[in-house]
Amino acid sequence: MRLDLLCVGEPLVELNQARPEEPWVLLGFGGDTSNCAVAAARLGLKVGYLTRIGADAFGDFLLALWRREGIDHAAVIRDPTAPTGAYFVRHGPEGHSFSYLRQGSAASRLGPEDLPEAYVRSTRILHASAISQAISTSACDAVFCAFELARAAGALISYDTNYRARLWPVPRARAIVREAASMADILLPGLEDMRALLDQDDPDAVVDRLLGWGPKIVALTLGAEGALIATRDRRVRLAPHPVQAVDATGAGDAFDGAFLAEYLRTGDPFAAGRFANAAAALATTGFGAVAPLPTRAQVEAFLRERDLEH
Ligand code: KDG
Repeated sequence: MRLDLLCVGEPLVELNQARPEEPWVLLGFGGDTSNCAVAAARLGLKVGYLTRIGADAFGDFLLALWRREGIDHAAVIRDPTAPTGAYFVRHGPEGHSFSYLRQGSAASRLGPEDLPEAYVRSTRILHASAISQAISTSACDAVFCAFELARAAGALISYDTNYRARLWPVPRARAIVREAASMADILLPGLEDMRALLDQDDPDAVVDRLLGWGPKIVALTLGAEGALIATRDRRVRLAPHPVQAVDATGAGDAFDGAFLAEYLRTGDPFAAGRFANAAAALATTGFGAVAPLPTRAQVEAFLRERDLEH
């Protein structure tokens, strides 16, 4: 089977609390690479996901999600001796914050030996993130190995620098992210990660550094400030869309999935950036990382409306 996109990483079950005094009831889904997979599948790509999950109810819950979204999960391994991870989202004046139950998770046991080689070679894009690599050294190795296999078969490599300080020390994160980013064709960093990993927060200076590492395309997300899309020859700054945002959880993953979907369709990183910037804005208008991920029709209708306003 030929995949458009294969994502590798850790999926999580999500408990989201809309307001501080309310219970944790919004049971949903997370895990940055699984969110990206769902975002891309809703936009029409043929997507596969590669991970380990527990032989538990949360694992069943994730399998049901991927089945519903049409994501191929034939290579997902069920581990009877380790749990599926979960995370909790809280919202306060500073935005959202996460707590995790993921240590020793099934996904953190992923290793290079779990990669089905022909499957990994069958994809047009292989996508992973710094979280996929931060969860354990074996998962880190699995990502590098998947990058090598897919690249040798002619796939594009996509990498999100998603940085989680609680998962690894800064010097290790810096070294691994630099190595992985230099293997990527499409680099999807966030400005906040770059503040921590490069001590740099000027978007143009960040993009200069990252392009120097080797990727052909850098799509830097700027949180509420939009995005900066760059190749060696051209840069385009995209303004944020004014929306009624309630939860920014997973907005970066929505951007990634939409960027990859539109880039595969058009071959144009700037058109992909424009599309992804709109998809990410829409993804903030509902609670949870996955529920508000838009369809192609929704993104296109939103962009038409925004064009009419100008
Ligand atoms: O981007 C959203 C993710 O961060 C969230 O779904 C949880 O994967 C997650 C993580 O490790 O923070």
